[in-house]
Amino acid sequence: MSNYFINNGANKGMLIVAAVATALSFSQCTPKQTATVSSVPNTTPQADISKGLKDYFNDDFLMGVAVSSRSIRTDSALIIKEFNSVTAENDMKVGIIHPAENRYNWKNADDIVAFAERHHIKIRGHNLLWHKQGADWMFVGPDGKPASKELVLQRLRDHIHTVVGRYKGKMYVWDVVNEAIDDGPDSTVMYRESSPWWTTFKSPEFIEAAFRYAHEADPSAKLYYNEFNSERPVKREKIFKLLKKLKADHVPIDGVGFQAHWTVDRPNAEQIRKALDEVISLGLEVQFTELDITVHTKPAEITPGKPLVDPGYTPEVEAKQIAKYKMVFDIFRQYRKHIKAVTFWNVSDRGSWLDSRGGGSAGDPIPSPPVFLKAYPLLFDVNNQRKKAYWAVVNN
Ligand code: 9MR
Repeated sequence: MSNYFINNGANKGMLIVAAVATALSFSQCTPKQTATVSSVPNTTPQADISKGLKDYFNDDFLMGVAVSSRSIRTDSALIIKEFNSVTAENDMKVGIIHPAENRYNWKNADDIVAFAERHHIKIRGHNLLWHKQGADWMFVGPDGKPASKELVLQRLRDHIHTVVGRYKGKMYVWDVVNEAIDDGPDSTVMYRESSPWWTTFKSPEFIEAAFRYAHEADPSAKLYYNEFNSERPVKREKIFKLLKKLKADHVPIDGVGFQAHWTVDRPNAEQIRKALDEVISLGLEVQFTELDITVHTKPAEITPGKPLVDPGYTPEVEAKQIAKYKMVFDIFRQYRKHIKAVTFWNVSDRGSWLDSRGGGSAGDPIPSPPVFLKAYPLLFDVNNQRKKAYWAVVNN
């Protein structure tokens, strides 16, 4: 898999993009060369290029980015200049940091923590309980049969105490529970029932337990529930119900993470506001934890025998994306009292997790066979340079 980029003229000239498919879809995706002629240079005259995103939003909220043990080396200059909060994209997830009962992989997580501390960047812990990238061993009993609730709870407690304990005082936030609410349209199905957590407990007991263990392990860290598609009305109400229950049960929850994997078409301003208002009404703080705005409204599909043409980052999608970023940051600024941080999911358009999902967003079906289509969802382009969307956001 490879991408070829030819940039003619420091960030303002012609960008010729050739998107190339994964091994599987290689023959199906024919790159189309697209000339994107910028009418506005990336650095506008009023822009102060000595500042980074974190400086522009100094009085509002922290500006964060998801990093890996690789990107803190390859993109360190950009990260240090622009951001004052980082999240490990994968390296602290249960299955990765704790792959077997008596084995922990600390190296990558430790490297990220050391990097952040060296540069006075705050760190969000991500995450302590999820149905994906989990540790399968947690759910298997000594006899090879499904583990009992008691055993799973004990393992969860050990895991949380060990990981949160190791980084005690170093994380300002932990995403304690990730995506436990059902994503479907049926309002009567509240929890994600396909999750091994649900299969084991058949009740939200594990959610409450995870928050209590995390609070025991580091009472000073803020504890968050993190979710995607939180602005969609049916899911929004399910999340609201869960949050009300957690508050009523005196569970130590401080905030809600809106992942914000969005597209140029959705959600709309009213949906974002409504979701924010509900969370705030419960006295909870907010972070936008995984922001990206793909230029595609749905994942690419492969029609047999028809090559997939990638139109690239055209002036049309660029304009739509700028308008969307402007709209969402207008809202973020209005709610600045409640929003503690806005974190982008990946550093630049050079590589986004969405590219290998046909450019679609979270919750969209993942194309099978896999389709590679660039999503161009971030504020930095394929050369790590600031996009016009960046200036639209900071020059508000
Ligand atoms: O960006 C992450 C990607 O590298 C992983 O392959 C993927 C596994 O599902 O998880 C991605 O991060 C997810 C985050 O941890 C939770 N919210 C959804 C994100 C995108 O799936």
